[in-house]
Amino acid sequence: MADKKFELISFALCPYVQRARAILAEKKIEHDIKYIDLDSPPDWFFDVSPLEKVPVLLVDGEPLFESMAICEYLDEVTDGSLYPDDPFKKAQNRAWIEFGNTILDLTYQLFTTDDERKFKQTTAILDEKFDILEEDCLKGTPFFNGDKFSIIDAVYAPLFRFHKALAAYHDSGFFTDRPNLCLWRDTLLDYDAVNKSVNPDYDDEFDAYLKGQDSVFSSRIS
Ligand SMILES: N[C@@H](CCC(=O)N[C@@H](CS)C(=O)NCC(=O)O)C(=O)O
Repeated sequence: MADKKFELISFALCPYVQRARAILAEKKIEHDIKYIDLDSPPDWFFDVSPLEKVPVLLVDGEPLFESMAICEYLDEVTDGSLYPDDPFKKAQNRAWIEFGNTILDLTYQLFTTDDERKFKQTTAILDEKFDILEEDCLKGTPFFNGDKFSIIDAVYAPLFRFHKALAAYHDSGFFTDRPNLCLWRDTLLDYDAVNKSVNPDYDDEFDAYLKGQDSVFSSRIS
């Protein structure tokens, strides 16, 4: 691992990039970051990203795409595992990661849709998902698996970051009377590797992005 050169192809606000950056920070892996404009990607990007998405990790120039493939690879080539050792618990982590992907998609819809009906529907579905996390999944521990950071924490941290920014304008109630969820969110948003997964000007940049949307959410805040 030590002799490999890592370069992460990124977009500053991307939650999937944040996952990879959190693992790079947690495992203290030296790397470079290259930002691209997703609205106008350079020609070389299409050669390294078959789905035309970030993140892409270049390992000695060889591309690896998809955030979970990147996170798991980085975890495997470094000491210690950020997954539980027990195969069933590990599989459960993966299943709840998929659940997190659904919450991330819904969250994106929440602040981008320009359809009032869809906005309300999405709010209701998100509330159900957070309720499932609170009632059926979380155990009242600081991190998902107890008192140590895992890959699944790197997946949920960016969505908590989104909701922190949204809640500054509108309290959806997603975190009301949900102590397990709040403890997990607060632990992650205070965690060093998570904070290192975004640039110092992230909050301002996301705020500008949010206000620049032609969406139901943005029309309510500006
Ligand atoms: N499943 C992908 C999703 C990555 C993704 O959606 N990235 C967005 C930026 S946050 C992207 O590159 N979008 C460009 C596009 O869809 O054209 C992963 O986990 O890496």
